[in-house]
Order: sequence, then C-alpha cells, then structure tokens
Amino acid sequence: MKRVILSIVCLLWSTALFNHHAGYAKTKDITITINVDGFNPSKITVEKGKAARLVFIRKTDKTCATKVLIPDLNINRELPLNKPVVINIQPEKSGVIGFACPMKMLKGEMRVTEKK
Ligand SMILES: [Cu+2]
Repeated sequence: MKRVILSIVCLLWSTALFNHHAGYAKTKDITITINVDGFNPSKITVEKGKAARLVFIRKTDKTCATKVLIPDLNINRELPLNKPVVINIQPEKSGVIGFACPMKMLKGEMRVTEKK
C-alpha cells in the first residue's frame, strides 16, 4: 500500500516538473469557449511539431457540444459545464485538423502550419 502511495506521489511530482519545463518550452495556450453559437474561436492555428494546450470551456447547457471530438488525433473528451478541459497536443503533420461536437453540427478547425 505504501508503495502505491509513493508511486502516486512520484507521478504527481514528475507531472508537475514536466509541466514546469513545458512552460519554458513555450507551450501555446489556446482557450476555446463553447457557447450557444458553438466553438469560439472556431478557427485556431498551431505550429507543426510544437506543443499546444487547448483549453475547452463549455459555458452553456444549450448546446450539444457536451463533448469535443478530434478524430484525427483520436481525442474524445467530455466537456462538463464551466469546467476547463485541457487537451495537450503536438501535431506532427501540417494541414487542417477538425474538431466537432459528437453530432458534428458544431465544428471548428485547427490549422497546423509549418515551422517558421
Ligand atoms: Cu452536435
């Protein structure tokens, strides 16, 4: 039992350290709000090979985007009301990656650009 607790503490600690370093590596933060009109902003840009943190915050119950799907990245996450949901990504291909609600009525797109 002690070992389990110890390894959990270790894991949390290394996660904290990792996030700290990621901060120095200039992780791009993009906040996307979900309101009655859908994703806002619905078009975002990230750089190929660079880490980005997408922070989704659903601000309304009048939406079917209670989840966000990013099929190209195998991401499917619940979006609880008013609770920021962080999705860490690092796209390795340039192009356009779509994100959407489960019924694909509300959509957004993420443009992955080549490094400058
Ligand atoms: Cu929908």
